[in-house]
Amino acid sequence: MSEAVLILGDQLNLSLSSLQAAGSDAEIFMAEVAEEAGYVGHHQQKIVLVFSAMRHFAEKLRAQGRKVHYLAYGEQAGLASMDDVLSHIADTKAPHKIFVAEPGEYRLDKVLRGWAAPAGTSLVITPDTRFIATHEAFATWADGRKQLRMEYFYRDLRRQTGILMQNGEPIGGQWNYDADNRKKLPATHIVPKRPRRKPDVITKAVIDLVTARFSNHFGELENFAWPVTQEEAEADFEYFLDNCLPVFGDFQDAMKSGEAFVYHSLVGSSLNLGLLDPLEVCRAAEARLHTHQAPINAVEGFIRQILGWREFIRGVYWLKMPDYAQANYFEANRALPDFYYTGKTKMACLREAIEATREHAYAHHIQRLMITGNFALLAGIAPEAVNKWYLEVYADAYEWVQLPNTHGMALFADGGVVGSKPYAASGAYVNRMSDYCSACAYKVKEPTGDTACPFNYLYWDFMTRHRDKLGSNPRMGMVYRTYDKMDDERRAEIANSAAKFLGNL
Ligand code: FAD
Ligand code: DLZ
Repeated sequence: MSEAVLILGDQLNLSLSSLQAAGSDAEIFMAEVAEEAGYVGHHQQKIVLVFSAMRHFAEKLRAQGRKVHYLAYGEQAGLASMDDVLSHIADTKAPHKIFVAEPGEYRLDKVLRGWAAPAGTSLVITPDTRFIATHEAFATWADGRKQLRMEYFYRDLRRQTGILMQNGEPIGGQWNYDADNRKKLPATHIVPKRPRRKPDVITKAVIDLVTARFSNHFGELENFAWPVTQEEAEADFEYFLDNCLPVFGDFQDAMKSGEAFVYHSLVGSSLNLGLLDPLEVCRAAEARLHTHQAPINAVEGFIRQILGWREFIRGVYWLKMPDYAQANYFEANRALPDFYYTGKTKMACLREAIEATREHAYAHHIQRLMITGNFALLAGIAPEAVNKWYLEVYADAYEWVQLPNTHGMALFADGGVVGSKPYAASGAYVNRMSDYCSACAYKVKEPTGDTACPFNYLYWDFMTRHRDKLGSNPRMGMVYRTYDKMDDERRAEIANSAAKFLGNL
């Protein structure tokens, strides 16, 4: 055999660059390995998702006449990591070349590039073409800029792709409809239930495997419903376009008890596995604007997440790694409270977000950012522990997207690479965007004391603790002016309430 292709678990697309680069008779290898399944304690649903999607993709390749060697979990002794798999391919097939598309994560990229290929075999790493912007394009855009801001990168990509553009101008006359994405769900509003998919034979076999081998990992398997093939991912996305996109814009930031998904697309896991193509997803959403099936605040709001945030975040990751992972701007060092795994907390908002995470390996963006993220920021939890948690608990979690979101957006641990100021909020924000506070043991209207919403005093305590780092930020001026107007008694109450709460964490 002269050529082989190694396909990684999140590269499940027929147009993958490694498949394109190799000859059509190259034999294909896919492997379920302990190191990938265990480098963090992935949610059980994520392991089921990745293994089942890999197994389905292998069947798809076989149906196309390709020869696929699929090394299922535990089937082949001694194949614990991806470099073991490369050595196995070299030992058993002695190919002239092994093609692999660049991995999404720096960690694995290092492993692959560090593999000692035996004489006669070379490893060819082909570019990751599953994104709209290349590493080079992002680096060129970032070069010489004092600050990297998603909005300007997004505008450039709008211009380059022509998405939501007309005669060189943004459709609707505005680049960004963020201000029209912040409605609370009315109390009487009923969010339609998503159709559930039952696991097929392949998924059932993986569920049995994960139950037997990974039951110590976080999360429940009962609600597993993630799409595991391109066809399923497309069908779910169609459902979103028909039933959710029209109101996605209005309720993008809204949270509601018992509603894990609200009107979000749930396309993250499929995009990140390669089952959906980001540009096609954006174009399909744009088409709904042109056919008057969805308004501009919804379509732009959705496209901004993928063309804007997803591409920007991935650009930051590859531009800034490996140092980025070590940043800890606020020198936060508190341990992650157990309730992040158990859900046992009196704070209703945290309980809702963590329960959704446990049941579905999902929480939507505002829950991740403004509930679990906000708490970790205000309480000063060590970024390393927070990053580990976010990488473990979501079906769509891969370090290239999780790290800048956690480190940058939620924790401001990068000191302002991703955002211009911390996304810190008191209980008033949670109350404005959700119905959580009405079912909470704490009182959102109380600023301090044992029964007050902890977000209220933790917010001000955080601002006080980090005045040296945030005081000169022009976007924080109003916050500190408000603090300065408080009398000493109020300030002491804030400090005492925060110290007591954090001491008991
Ligand atoms: P929707 O809200 O319907 O948005 C559509 C798509 O836009 C998403 O699927 C995603 O591909 C993209 N998108 C939206 N926001 C972002 C963003 N900030 N960064 C990158 N892409 C974005 N996203 C992940 O894919 N994997 C992660 O591990 C991840 N970790 C996160 C951790 C934190 C602390 C925060 C604040 C955000 C994180 N996000 C992550 C971003 C975002 O929360 C998820 O992409 C989104 O919630 C997935 O749900 P959805 O598919 O229903 O997205
Ligand atoms: C996430 C994951 C898991 C759980 N297991 C595997 C695996 O066994 N084999 C594999 O090829 N890929 C797996 N993956 C996806 C990889 O971790 C992913 O390719 C890297 O994190 C790079 O994004």
